[in-house]
Amino acid sequence: MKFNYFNIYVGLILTSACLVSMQSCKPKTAQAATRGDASKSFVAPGKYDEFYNIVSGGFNGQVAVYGIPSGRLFRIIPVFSQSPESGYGFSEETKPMLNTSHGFVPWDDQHHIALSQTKGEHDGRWAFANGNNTPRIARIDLSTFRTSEILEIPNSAGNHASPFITENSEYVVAATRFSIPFDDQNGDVPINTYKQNFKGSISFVSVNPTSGEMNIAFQIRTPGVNFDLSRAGKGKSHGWFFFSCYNSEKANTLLEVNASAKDKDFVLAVNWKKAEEYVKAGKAKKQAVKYAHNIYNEKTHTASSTIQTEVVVLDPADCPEMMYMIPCPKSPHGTDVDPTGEYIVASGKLAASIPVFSFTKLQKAIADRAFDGVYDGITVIKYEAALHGEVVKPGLGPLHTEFDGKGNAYTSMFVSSEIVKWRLSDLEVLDRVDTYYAIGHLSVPGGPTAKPHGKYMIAYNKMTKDRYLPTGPELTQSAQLYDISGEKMKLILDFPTTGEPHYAEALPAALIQDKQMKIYKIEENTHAYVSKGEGQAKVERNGNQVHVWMTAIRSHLTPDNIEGVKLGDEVYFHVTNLEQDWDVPHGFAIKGANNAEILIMPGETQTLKWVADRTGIFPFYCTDFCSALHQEMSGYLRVSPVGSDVALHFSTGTNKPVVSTNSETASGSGSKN
Ligand code: K7E
Ligand code: CUA
Repeated sequence: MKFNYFNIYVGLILTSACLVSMQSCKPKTAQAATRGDASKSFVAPGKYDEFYNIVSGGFNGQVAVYGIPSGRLFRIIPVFSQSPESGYGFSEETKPMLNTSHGFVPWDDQHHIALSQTKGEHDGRWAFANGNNTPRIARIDLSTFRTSEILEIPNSAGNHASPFITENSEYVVAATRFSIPFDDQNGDVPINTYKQNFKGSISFVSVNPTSGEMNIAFQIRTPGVNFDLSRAGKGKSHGWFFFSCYNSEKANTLLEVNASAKDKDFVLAVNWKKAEEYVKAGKAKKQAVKYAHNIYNEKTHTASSTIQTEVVVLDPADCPEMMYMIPCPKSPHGTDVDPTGEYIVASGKLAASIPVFSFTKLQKAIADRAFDGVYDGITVIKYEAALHGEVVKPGLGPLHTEFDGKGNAYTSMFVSSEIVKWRLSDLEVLDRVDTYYAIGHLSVPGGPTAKPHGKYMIAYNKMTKDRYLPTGPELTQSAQLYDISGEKMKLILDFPTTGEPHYAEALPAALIQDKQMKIYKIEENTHAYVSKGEGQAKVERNGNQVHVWMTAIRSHLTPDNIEGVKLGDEVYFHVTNLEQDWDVPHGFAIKGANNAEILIMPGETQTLKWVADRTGIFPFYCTDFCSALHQEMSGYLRVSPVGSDVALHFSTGTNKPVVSTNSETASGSGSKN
């Protein structure tokens, strides 16, 4: 290797400045970063990508789907946030998905993705996503790319160490970032009683192997630390879970300083098989809580939200040998388990080295009782007893580690803006490559599984100053694609991302591309307000509610003339898309609606609520350019004053004068005349 001493010198000055501020530094070789073999990322028009990349959206509350290696954006899946594009969270059917014990919460902060696994490998069934702010886990169906389920997590306040998954999708976990008084305690306590009153929790959420449905199997009450990240054991360490935590100081103010006081924090190792035994043996105590469980039904095209009222909680004091603390320098962020399950890599943000723990040594340390005291009732393992070794001087600000399945690890360095490749066996640093800039997570397709596809690596960067055309005060975040098939990592592509991605997982396209849902069969539609043909279109009044059974097919809406709606009426447009062809959605929007459009897939029914706030004529129309006559796909609704004698009436394709009648239900003239 050839050294550029000047760069190293400049680098040292830069990096020590960075270290002091803990801000990320722009790499010194920024200009050289433009090199890279972009042809390796080229996917010709009409050709498919090799991998689907499922990427967290951060503060947009959504999940994005990109192709790898092209970096092309295919879809943004609304998960925790309302989406005006699809009507998710705006339509009557999808609003319950965003229900919580706090009521309707149409946003969250989405950080981590976990793809379902069977025998340690991706099985292409579901993607799980965490909501960080109002603690929730969502399940996305990878045959529809839609959110199927959202489960709220009680006794939690910041669902950050989530939703990491076990090797057969037995559980996804949820450990709280913020410790708090538990939900059944009086939380109205002075904040500076943190040490007495604040507790952490870890939730084990079971995943039904057939339906994917999630349920909180049990929770563990933990010391009042901040949990950050997690990984399940695999292979030989299957049955264990590892959680990084910081703030072992239990500070409640100025954490920047006070949670960094100690030299070491911890990785918490939880033997969840043992926890299961304790639950079976009746050690878990029932606790009254409140949390929402929301499920979307693909046949009724309607979500339901149920408030659950109980969890069972294990207290470590009742459960000897269920968990251990492993000391870990210093404010660890990621804790990542290698493909064999032997090595647990903890990235201390403020540490000068990366400790790598050995599962075999951990087991031996437990057997030999190589302990180093007790932290808040939890046995602490001797650091050296569990340690495989330390990666020395890897870089500054290590955050996350992924693996290539060839015995190598790749760690992101936030402060020094680089990725460092090192060998698991002897902890030798093998290569380093710059990122632009301030890398957070990184992702190797299959990286967290037992069989990574060690061909590409994607970096998720927080800053892009001078990397793209500027866009005002806010610049895009970006991903960078590296070729890791050889000894040296090679940058091959930059692409902007949406939201602020944290973690992402990629899986081979072949696992899911042929099992995509193309249409919803109209004969299987059991929506309460479906119209399975234009003949079933109608309008009915029920008090001040007017229900419109509407159909959409290229290129008209039925009915398209509606009269007899009165000022103040709540009008529900239940629109069924009668198409049975792939990729022919119709949209529906009406002037003055206080929500968004709805976008209805073939065979699906969705409902837009609209309130008549003034008299007059209101056009409505299809919002998706569905045919050459899409602009003609429209209609009118007339609103009359309260007490007017305009009868409820609907029609399509007729222009008969309105028949004045006092009947509350319109005798529609139908669409076939
Ligand atoms: Cu961004 Cu995984 Cu929330 Cu690290 S976390 S970057
Ligand atoms: Cu239907 Cu445009």
